[in-house]
Formats: sequence, C-alpha cells, structure tokens
Amino acid sequence: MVLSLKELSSEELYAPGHRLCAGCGPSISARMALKGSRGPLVVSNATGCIEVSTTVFPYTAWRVPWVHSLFENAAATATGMEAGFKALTKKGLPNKHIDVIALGGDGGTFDIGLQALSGALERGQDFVYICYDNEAYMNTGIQRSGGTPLGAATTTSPAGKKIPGKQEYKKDLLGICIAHNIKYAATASIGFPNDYITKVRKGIEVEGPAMIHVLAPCPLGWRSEPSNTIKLAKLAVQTTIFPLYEVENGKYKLTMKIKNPIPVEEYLKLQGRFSHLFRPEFKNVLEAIRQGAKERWERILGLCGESS
Ligand SMILES: Cc1ncc(C[n+]2csc(CCOP(=O)(O)OP(=O)(O)O)c2C)c(N)n1
Repeated sequence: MVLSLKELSSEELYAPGHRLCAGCGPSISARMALKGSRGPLVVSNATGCIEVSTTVFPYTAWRVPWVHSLFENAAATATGMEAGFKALTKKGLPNKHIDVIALGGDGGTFDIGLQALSGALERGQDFVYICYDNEAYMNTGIQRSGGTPLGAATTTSPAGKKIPGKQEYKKDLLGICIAHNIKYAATASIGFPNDYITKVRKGIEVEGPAMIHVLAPCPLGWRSEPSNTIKLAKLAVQTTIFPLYEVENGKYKLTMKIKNPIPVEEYLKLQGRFSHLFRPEFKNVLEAIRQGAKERWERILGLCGESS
C-alpha cells in the first residue's frame, strides 16, 4: 500500500500561522503526519519546538484535540488516553474509534522519554509514536542528544581544538523499539512524503503500538539554508546515512533502494554543523562517518534480505 498525494485529504488539520522557523522540518513532519490520519484522533505532544511554537496562547495550529504532555512522558499520556477511550467505549461512549498519536522530538524520545516509550510499547497499547528527529535539543538552544550524529557541532559538543563535534554515533532508536516486538516500526524522511504518510497510516491501522522515526532537518541547528530542508531530507536517504525501512510483524523491508549512493560529503557540506570536518585535522572523523554509514546500510540490507 502506498498512499498517493491525490488520495490524501485536502483538509489541513495542522494550520498555518504557527511560530516555527522558515524551513522547519519538524513542522513539515507534523503537517504530513496528520495527512495520514483516518478519522477522529488525539495528539499527545512532548515539550519541544513543535509544542511551544504551535500553541502560543491564545492560538493553536491544531485542528484536532491536542494535549501537551511533559517532556518525558508523551507515550504515557497517549496510552493513558487510549486506555480511557477503551473503557469509555465499553460504556458506549465514544461510539467511534479514536486514534491516538504521540509526538516527540529526538531529545524527548531517544533520551528523556525513552522509559515511558518503552513501557508503552511493552504494554502493547494501541497508539502510534512519531519521533521527529532534528538531531538535537533545538528548542532549548541546540544541545546534543542521543540522536545527534557523529561529528556534529552543537552547543554541548562544540567543534574546536579539543573535540571534533559529537564524539559518539547516533543511537539506534528504531532497533530499540523493534526489540519490543511491536507490530509495526519504520524510519521515514520528510523528503519522501508518500512513503512517510503511508507509514503513518499503516501505523494507525495496526492494532497495537507502532513506531515511526522521521528525519526532519532543522535549519537553525544544522546551520543550513531554510530552502535546503527537503533537499537535505532526501540526501540523508540517498547517501545511505538514513536508510528507509519498515518492520511489520518482525519482517524487515527496505522501502527505498539506493543503487548508486551519493557521497556523504554532498549531504554534510550543506550543513554548517559539519563544516569543521572538511579541515585536514578532522579527516579521520569524516572517514568514521563514511564507515559508520556503510556498516549500518549493509546491516539493514542484510536484515531486509537485500544484496548490496
Ligand atoms: C524533564 C525536563 N527536562 C528538560 C526540559 C527543558 N526542555 C524543554 S524542551 C527541551 C528540548 C527538546 O528537545 P527535543 O525533544 O529534541 O525537541 P526539539 O526542541 O528539537 O523540537 C528541553 C531540554 C523540560 N521541559 N523537562
């Protein structure tokens, strides 16, 4: 199943007029996610850029019921609502199924909300968790998270004489979620809307927990041009830095084949957070990024039963 853009509702459940930056990837990811909705739904939103900038009192960009959870417990809030709806349905109220989506940034998901997310996945409750990954704690000033990639300069992993930006690789969030044996898990990128929106819908249709990890570039934190947001979201996939795949009932499937990968430098050089890596003294970090991407890509290909 692939939802074509024509099949999607022209209704905008995520309204314009919010306060997010020009070229904000997370904002695009939220708008697209709602395009994948199938009926009544509620959103539980962790603290972060999307939450603070879409609900500046007395306005809201959400044309669906929306709850601001704490930074650390978007999944607990979502599954609490799901349990509540189930209990009410037994009493005949509400008479329609209500879908539940939890939304959190990489800081709120890879790190601070991981415990609540793990609990919700383990309980097998019926909801979709969408992690919009802009690869740092952006709302509070670009601090590194478990989602920040190797070599990226952030305010807490600054590139200078002592360190070459972040010294660790990105955490394998989807791998952690898949280890909970959930029915559906997928990576996505806002550079490929049909693929992403289809995955959101699949996650909604599955009975039980579903996890979507969507890459969403941030011009402020990546120090990139706002007009390059979609280009970067595509390049991440085309360089094999961010493979697109899904896991349905334990079966892995590559959802975007990359026959001739674009060199990773094409992706890195459009982002100021990596500009130091092009200095001779950081050649080894550039090589480690290349090597890390290659190893991850081959591992995913193997899991998906594809040859390189
Ligand atoms: C327990 C807790 N710790 C820290 C904060 C402060 N805080 C609010 S938003 C935020 C950053 C969120 O980062 P992320 O989840 O990556 O989302 P983004 O801002 O990038 O959209 C932080 C650290 C908080 N609200 N609660």
